[in-house]
Amino acid sequence: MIAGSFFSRYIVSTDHKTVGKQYLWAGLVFLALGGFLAMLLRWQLAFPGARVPLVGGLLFPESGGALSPDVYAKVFTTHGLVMIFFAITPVLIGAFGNFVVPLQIGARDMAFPRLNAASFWILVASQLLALASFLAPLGTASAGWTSYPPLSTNVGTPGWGQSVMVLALLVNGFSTVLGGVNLITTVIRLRAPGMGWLRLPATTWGMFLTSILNVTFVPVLGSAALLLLLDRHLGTQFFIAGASARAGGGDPIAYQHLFWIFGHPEVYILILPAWGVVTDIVSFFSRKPAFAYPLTVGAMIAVTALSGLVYGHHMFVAGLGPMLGQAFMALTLVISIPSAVIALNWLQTIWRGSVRLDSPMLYALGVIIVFGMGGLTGVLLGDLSLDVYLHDTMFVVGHFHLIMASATFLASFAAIHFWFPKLFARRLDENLARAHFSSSLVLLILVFGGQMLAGYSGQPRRLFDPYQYEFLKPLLPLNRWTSYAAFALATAQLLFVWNVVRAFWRGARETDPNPWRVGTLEWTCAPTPVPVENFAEVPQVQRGPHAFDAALQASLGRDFLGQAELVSEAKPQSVGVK
Ligand code: HEM
Ligand SMILES: [Cu+2]
Repeated sequence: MIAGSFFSRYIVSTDHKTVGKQYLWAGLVFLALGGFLAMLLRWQLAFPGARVPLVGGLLFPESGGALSPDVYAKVFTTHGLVMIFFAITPVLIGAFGNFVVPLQIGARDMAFPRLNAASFWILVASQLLALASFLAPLGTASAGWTSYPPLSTNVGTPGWGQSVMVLALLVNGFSTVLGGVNLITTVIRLRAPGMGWLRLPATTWGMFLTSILNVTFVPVLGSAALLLLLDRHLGTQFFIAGASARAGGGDPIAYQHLFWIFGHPEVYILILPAWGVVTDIVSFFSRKPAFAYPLTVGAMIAVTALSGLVYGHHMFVAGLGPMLGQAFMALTLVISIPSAVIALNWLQTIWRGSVRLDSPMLYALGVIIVFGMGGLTGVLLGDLSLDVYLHDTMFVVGHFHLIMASATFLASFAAIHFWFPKLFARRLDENLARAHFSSSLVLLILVFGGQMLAGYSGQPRRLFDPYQYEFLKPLLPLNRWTSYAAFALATAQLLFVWNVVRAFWRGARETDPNPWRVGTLEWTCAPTPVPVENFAEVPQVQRGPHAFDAALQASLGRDFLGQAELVSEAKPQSVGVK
């Protein structure tokens, strides 16, 4: 019976909270895998051709324990794919979209609970396919995370490893789209009475807009993946041209368009949930309403709407007409305006707030710092003439890691630390969290700042051994230090692992349903641990998510109101169901 109940509680459960936790663990495991692959890359850039310590002999026996050029290509390809599709997306959107959104809107579950569980298991299937590709005789995918043809065709990358990885992306896309449809329906249909659109917490807004982008643009990637598979296996020629084509063939550039029509929105898919989480946390821990909240929400909607119109900035050097290039440049500069509005609103929220530097707030402040750095360097890359020089250099790699790796990574940790008491009814240790945060922030900036410097000095990306070129030889010390910072960054993650292990093993039980003293429904209307169906009765929402007012202190002895609390019935002690 024990096994049976474990099976029904954790494996086939349709409870959105369990599904959220499943996404969390599945994503964290792949985050570790992606991080390991990153360490291999940094090893090669620091000590080109040297035997990889500890694991080299086991993993690369045929090249004496060192990476070969071919293996380097496989490692950066799978590192990028694993991180984006199999790690960060499941953690940020899968875990927190699932766990938090129904609670924040006052719903008992997602709109389609079975579909929700199915989405998770389809994700697992795609993760297993990705792992299976490593077993292929010619090895796994090696055409870059972009899988551009002709590199990704049978001619560029023979063997079934590349095919299985593309198939994994297709299956992963199904999971994402089904999850997105579910979340959109949930937010539209299952909001508790009184939960108007501007009363939605920013986290829910972020997840909602991201889901709209997912269901709109992931199918574009899916169709590109499908056509690529047909080219590889059924002899079609959608993307095949030149010598390997029969009778004219197709056009590899068409693939680039399809990929980036998806690929640029993907950046916003990853950052919108992060923006939402940061908007809420910055307000909560400054004890002030989010500054100009409707404007922040409007800016997030504007970014969502514009995100499909700027993708050409990834193709400035692919032979776009100059007029088209300029149009994409202008649109790229336009989309940076709402992003800047959101960041300025955060600063206004913090300004003169009664700031509490608990760990979720620290991670959120970290997001603002790295997002600021990544955003500003993005404006440089959006400039057509500068991009001609910087394109395909390590500058691009440093830039996008500041956003896609650093900002999403720190936002994930802000979310983990903020919701951990609700998720697991346990407390994480604040000192360990502070140590993890501060080391991670400094090291992230050193690693990706180092990559940007190398790129600015002319080092191309995806290069096995840059020092074969005379003009790049002086960059070896810079790359070594960048790698040392990366190894330290990986080591610093043990602080987090230890913190989680410690919390389950001998951490304090969290009995307070509202330890952060905030007003959103998950903290004020649901007990900890949250039961199946979440709420004893459906909350009647009275106000917005950030109802802080120092004046309340005198009458009520606390500075906030719950979203569903009636002022006439408010009691001095903190709200939160016991
Ligand atoms: C943990 C710290 C990380 C380090 C040290 C790191 C380092 C690197 C390095 C050295 C490269 C290859 C550069 C080259 O030779 O072209 C790379 C590529 C890449 N990384 Fe990371 N990375 C990290 C985390 C992440 C995360 C969290 C994501 C995504 C959310 C990510 C996404 C990518 C992508 C998309 C590529 C491009 C792969 C390609 O060129 O096809 N990385 N990373
Ligand atoms: Cu873009």
